[in-house]
Amino acid sequence: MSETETPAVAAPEPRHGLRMLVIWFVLALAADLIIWFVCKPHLPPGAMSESARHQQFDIAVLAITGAPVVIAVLLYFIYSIVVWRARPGDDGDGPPIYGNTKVQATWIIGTSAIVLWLAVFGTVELIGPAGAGAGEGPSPIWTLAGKQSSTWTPGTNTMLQVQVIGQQWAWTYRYPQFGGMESSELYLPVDTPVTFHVTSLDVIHSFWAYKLGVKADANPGVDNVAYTTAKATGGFEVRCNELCGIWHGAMYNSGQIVSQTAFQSWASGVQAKEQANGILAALPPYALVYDPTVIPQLGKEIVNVDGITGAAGYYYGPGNPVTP
Ligand SMILES: [Cu+2]
Repeated sequence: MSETETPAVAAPEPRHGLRMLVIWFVLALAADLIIWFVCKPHLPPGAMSESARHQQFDIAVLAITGAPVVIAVLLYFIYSIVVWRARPGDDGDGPPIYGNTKVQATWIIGTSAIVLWLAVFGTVELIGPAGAGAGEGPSPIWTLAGKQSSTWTPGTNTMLQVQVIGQQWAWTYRYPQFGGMESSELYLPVDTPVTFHVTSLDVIHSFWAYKLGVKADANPGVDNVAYTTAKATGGFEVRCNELCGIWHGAMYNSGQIVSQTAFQSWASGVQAKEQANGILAALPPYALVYDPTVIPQLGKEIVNVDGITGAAGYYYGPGNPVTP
């Protein structure tokens, strides 16, 4: 395979393997240091939440695993062209080669180690807390980051429950710990473990809060559970990531990570407002799915206040039974 070990007839061959190893080591080390210390903070999806941080870490680890391999391939390629190319006037064949134990052993051990490392790393990262980033299920094998409770107050490390509801073509969010009030904006408190219960009222959607590193399918009749803990305040977008009809591309809205006290006053405010205008009373109890066609007030409110319109004549949209 390699000409590294070709017995030299005339002048002794330089130690090509050792030379390449030294060059490779220097370049690979430099590349990995740059990836880890310079590129990593800028890698997607950022570090706005625990899950996003995990994903950023995974991508950085895979990059520092891959860079030495890419450098090895390119280095061998360039080295061959520079050192072993045919010189002008050289019409002869290269020396015949009958295998090289060192090269073969290095190849088998190297590739096996890389594949095994990727399998182990991938498995550990998938099953670790917030590992897959989404779709972890109602009873994950790891310990939840907070307590479960029917109420939520700042500073108690209680998990915030949010039911994420997809429909053609809007997202809404229900907060069972705040009387089941529903909003078209996803407000979350910082440093608070959150449980998303993701479902759909009609077709298959996918809840994708990219900067939070959370993506979970929204299927009708299914309670898809995902977790995250926001680590920084700021705005983010929620998109639908499953082609769900003609306005799929317009199916997005925004979210805010705010301080725990700001969240509490926002949530209580919406709760009080929806109590006053009759929405809370009309909302069916927290459930896997529900039919918003029975909630004309909610439809009207969402259409008027938030500008959301659902599929014509149905759900929250204008028309029967909702006429804003
Ligand atoms: Cu959708």
